[in-house]
Amino acid sequence: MSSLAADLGAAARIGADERGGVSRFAWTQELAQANDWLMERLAELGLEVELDPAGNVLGRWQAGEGTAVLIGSHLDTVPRGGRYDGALGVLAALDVVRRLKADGVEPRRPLWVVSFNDEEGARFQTGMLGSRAFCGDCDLEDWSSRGVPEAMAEAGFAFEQLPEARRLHEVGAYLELHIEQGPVLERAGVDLGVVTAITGMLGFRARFLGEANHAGTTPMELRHDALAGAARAVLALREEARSRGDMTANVGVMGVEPGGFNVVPGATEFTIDVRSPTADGFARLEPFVREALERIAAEEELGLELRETHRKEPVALDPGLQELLEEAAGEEGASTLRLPSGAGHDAMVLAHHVPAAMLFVPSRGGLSHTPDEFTAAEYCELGARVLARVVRRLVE
Ligand code: HGY
Ligand code: MN
Ligand code: MN
Repeated sequence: MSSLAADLGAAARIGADERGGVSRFAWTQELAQANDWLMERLAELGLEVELDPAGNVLGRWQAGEGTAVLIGSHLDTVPRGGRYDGALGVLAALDVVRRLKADGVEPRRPLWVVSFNDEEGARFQTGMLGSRAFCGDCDLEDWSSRGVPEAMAEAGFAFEQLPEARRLHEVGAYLELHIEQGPVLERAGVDLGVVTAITGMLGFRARFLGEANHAGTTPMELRHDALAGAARAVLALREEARSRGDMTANVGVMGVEPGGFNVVPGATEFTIDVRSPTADGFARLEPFVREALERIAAEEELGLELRETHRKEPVALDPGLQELLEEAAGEEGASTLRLPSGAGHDAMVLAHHVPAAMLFVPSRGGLSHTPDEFTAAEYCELGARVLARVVRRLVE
């Protein structure tokens, strides 16, 4: 078994839940355990290791001079996530360093490995907190309103020190290997995906306020049923996304109050995740969400509270690095396809500041964010070899 495969297996056991998924959230014991394990691996390779004020793990090969080439991804997961999302990118980066050292490469510029904290935002919908802090893009007011300071304090971190994680000025390029998390490569029978752009992501927390009442005695026409409103909102979002074609919409978390089988729901709270890969498609998202929910609230005679939770504009990735990825894939005899990413990634944060690129490997059945997430070992190895070739071009 290769070192990469062994590392993937070891990481997957950290935060493994009883039903085969992996659950490692920001500022929790499980992620701290994974970070500690990663720091040991980085130290074994002789890198300078740091757990920064934002909970990012950095391994620095401080060779040569100039700005660093940064490679990595994230080790945090969604609830009951898969073992490849994020972890493959971090462990392939570790593998790249291992390969370069084994080949006696002496980089002329620093090479850093990173595992960004809280890419998924699973606990507080604070997606990409670690990479945003690394880039000096903290949203302290918003993050403090979500319970992040308390969670950080419990984990031994100081919220007010988050801005000290800014290291962007020392970085000259970012590369991330990641599973595709979709069906395109597998359906096309292509080995690797060179990512052209990353879709824009817009998130809301919505709350419909109705009137809790007796489920049996309240006439249907007199009800202010907050769950009926939420159900209409879910279907309106789905309808819009299906009709537009350049949009996705998802409601993944929903709470119903008071939550009695024989009580008309008085309030519902739910998340909205809408995305579009183009600037004008992205610009249309917010007006649609606000108009649709306000119309439903009026028609159902409900109160509405709508709060934006995250906004990441769509971003193009670096053409020069895309070329290098394609050339390196060719040297490995691998077929490639250029495609946009429907998933968000830390690369979309870095790409606003430095040349950034992503390489995808196929996801079996296009599945991700589920314990059934799988990518064959040969694709993981191929991705790491191609990443190593590009990194060598950048550091030698
Ligand atoms: O939500 C996403 O697209 C990413 O997995 N965080
Ligand atoms: Mn993910
Ligand atoms: Mn990911």
